[in-house]
Amino acid sequence: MRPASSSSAAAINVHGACPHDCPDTCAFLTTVENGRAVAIAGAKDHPTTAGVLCTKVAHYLERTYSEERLLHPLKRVGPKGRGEFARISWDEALETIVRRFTEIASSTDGPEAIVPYSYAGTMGLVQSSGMDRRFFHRLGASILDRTICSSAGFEGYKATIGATVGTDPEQFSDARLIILWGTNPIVSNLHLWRQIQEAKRRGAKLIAIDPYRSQSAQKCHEHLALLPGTDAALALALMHCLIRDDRIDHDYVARYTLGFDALKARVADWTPERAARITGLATAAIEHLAADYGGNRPTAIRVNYGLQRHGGGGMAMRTIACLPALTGDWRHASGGILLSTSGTYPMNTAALERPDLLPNRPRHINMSAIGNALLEARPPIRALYVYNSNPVAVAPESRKVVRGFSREDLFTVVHDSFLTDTADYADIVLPATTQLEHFDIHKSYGHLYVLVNHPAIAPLGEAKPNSEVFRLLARRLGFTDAALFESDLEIARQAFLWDHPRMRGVDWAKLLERGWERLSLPEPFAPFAQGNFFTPSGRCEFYSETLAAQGIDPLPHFTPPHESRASAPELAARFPLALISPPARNFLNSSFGHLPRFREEEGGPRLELHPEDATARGLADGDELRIFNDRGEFGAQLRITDRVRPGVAMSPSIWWRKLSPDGRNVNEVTSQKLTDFGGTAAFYDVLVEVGPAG
Ligand SMILES: Nc1nc2c(c(=O)[nH]1)N[C@H]1C(S)=C(S)[C@@H](COP(=O)(O)OP(=O)(O)OC[C@H]3O[C@@H](n4cnc5c(=O)[nH]c(N)nc54)[C@H](O)[C@@H]3O)O[C@H]1N2
Ligand SMILES: Nc1nc2c(c(=O)[nH]1)N[C@H]1C(S)=C(S)[C@@H](COP(=O)(O)OP(=O)(O)OC[C@H]3O[C@@H](n4cnc5c(=O)[nH]c(N)nc54)[C@H](O)[C@@H]3O)O[C@H]1N2
Ligand code: SF4
Ligand SMILES: [Mo]
Repeated sequence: MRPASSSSAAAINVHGACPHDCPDTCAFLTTVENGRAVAIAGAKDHPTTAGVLCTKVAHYLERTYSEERLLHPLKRVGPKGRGEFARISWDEALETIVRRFTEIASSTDGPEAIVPYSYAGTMGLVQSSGMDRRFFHRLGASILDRTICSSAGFEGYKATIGATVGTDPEQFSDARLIILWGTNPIVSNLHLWRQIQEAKRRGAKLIAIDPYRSQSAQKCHEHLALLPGTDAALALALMHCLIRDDRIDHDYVARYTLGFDALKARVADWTPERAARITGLATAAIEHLAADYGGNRPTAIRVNYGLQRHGGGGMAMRTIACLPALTGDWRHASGGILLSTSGTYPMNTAALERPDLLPNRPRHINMSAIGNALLEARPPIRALYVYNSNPVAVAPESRKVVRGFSREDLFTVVHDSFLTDTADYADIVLPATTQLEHFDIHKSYGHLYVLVNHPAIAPLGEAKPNSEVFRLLARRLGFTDAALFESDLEIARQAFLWDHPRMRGVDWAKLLERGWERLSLPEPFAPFAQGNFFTPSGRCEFYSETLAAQGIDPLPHFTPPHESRASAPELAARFPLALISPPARNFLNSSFGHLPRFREEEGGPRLELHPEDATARGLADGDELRIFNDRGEFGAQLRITDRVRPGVAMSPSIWWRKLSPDGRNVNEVTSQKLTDFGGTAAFYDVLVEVGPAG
């Protein structure tokens, strides 16, 4: 593996890709002098990165060279959760893991009593879904359902469109109307924001639909602050108005959609008045939005995952995804809807993950309800191997998660670069490399390029990449399958279907050399201009036979939140505020949450309340609050602002528990109740009450 370009004899620039769970997957260059990384910068030639990194990754060297990096393996010497450890050798660490795994696998509980727990700490395919999957498949461990973020929206979108394919983000600049629906790109999708700004300069109108006036909503021409979890009702009323006013593209509907008559009947009684009662919006605002949407071609809708973290989130995404087929926006490269581009990549998942190595048909464990699983699963979870994730901070209903992780009879391994809230509960802690220290290959969910990440520097201390640890464990467990010993480069090579038409122009040698290559797509890319949806019928499915077969309503509808004033009045009488906890600008989930620069930027855990709600409780700006429900409580400082609508509270996330003043975070009050589709955690479907702390 070689750096692609040299600037001088002493300094070299190495091509990398941002590993974080962010749609932008930026290409970057790391400058290395005498084996030390001295600078990092966004790649200027990569079209979506365009030389710019966000504030977090522009300071990535502070993460890599942080004094808090874990540099050698540790074993626990104090009670679980206390974070008391002693240094051990890799040899002892691996031997301990192998001994415990062998003992559990050969017991009557079998290997499925061992559970991997990972998410997208790195999105690199080698380090997040290559050797790890192969290893746990060969072991016969329980299968982890990786649902915590996006599966509700993913399944909902798929029911309508067939795959997570949508409008090319680079085409947003030519839209006439852009609707930011449950998304805050300034915080979570910075490089799309650049396209949106360009569209605004060219005269486009911007409308935000979000219960919170986010930084992005603030910069839109209009903002509709609906109640959390009511988006489907709004989308149904929009369809009602479009059909009522005959602002639909009849030709597109006839050629490329399925079930229009049934949809028409379904939305007939979804009047704006009805949707207004559910969403808390004015009827006139809904009519106005429908007129704007009906009258502007092309309109590009950006939806993000925020709106699907609700009980009815899957159906909400499915319902919104119907809109551009009605208006015929898909005819235009700059129209349509974008949830994620990830389904555009032709993946060779079978080669990458090797499910054929499974010796058994193990059970599935849903990561979104890990608290319950640790406390209740039978046979019990006896060992947990955590990597690329920090569940004690990020999983819902912390009290149960912490109780689960505290079990004396649970053997826990945590592989991370830092001593996270989760690592404090580990029996064995392993030091992980950062993106500057290992090789990987990346797809993206917010653009259409393949990227590689070359290691810029040698691993710090005794840190090892995920893939290397699994190779070492496989050898010690006596596994002999060749797939468990391939190099990172060999695994990367197998990630994609290279013969697929969308990969044909992607040149491996050039990719390694330049760091990125665009998928082979028509220019401009208008994926559904002539239909060709990825659904079973090949049409945009207003009516879904697939859903009907699963006993789910085959037509779009509104599913109320688990917890809201309308759907749970008795609960709301005790806990009247709907709490959302969307991403903080300076953190990436819990990543970066321990580094001083970013904690100072964020200030501290805070809760935003509308003046009416604060006054009703006799609270003043800056008060220390206790935010609580039956599941638990956490502390935050009050900020009074009309950026939240009355009845809604907002707390940017995700703070580390142990670095918060009260040793807890917002997930104390979130619930393990799942979404309608995909088994996702309904993180923003939560009722709470607040009062002064102490
Ligand atoms: N800086 C930063 N960037 C991030 C992350 C981070 O933590 N920090 N996290 C990354 C991850 S893991 C993900 S999944 C992505 C996307 O993560 P998302 O959760 O989609 O985050 P946002 O794009 O901020 O959009 C969420 C917006 O949805 C709004 N919202 C909440 N409930 C509702 C609702 O019911 N309806 C509507 N219409 N809006 C609602 C929130 O107020 C917020 O403004 O972002 C990624 N990018
Ligand atoms: N209340 C609330 N809770 C939420 C959310 C919310 O909006 N509100 N968002 C949810 C969402 S969308 C998501 S995606 C989840 C995210 O939850 P997680 O996937 O757990 O994400 P992070 O908190 O960033 O933790 C990732 C960890 O992986 C580690 N890591 C990074 N690279 C590597 C590597 O190469 N090897 C190893 N071994 N470790 C590595 C990092 O140091 C970090 O500790 O949180 C969810 N939780
Ligand atoms: S976190 Fe997102 S915006 Fe920031 S560098 Fe990474 S991919 Fe780019
Ligand atoms: Mo996420």
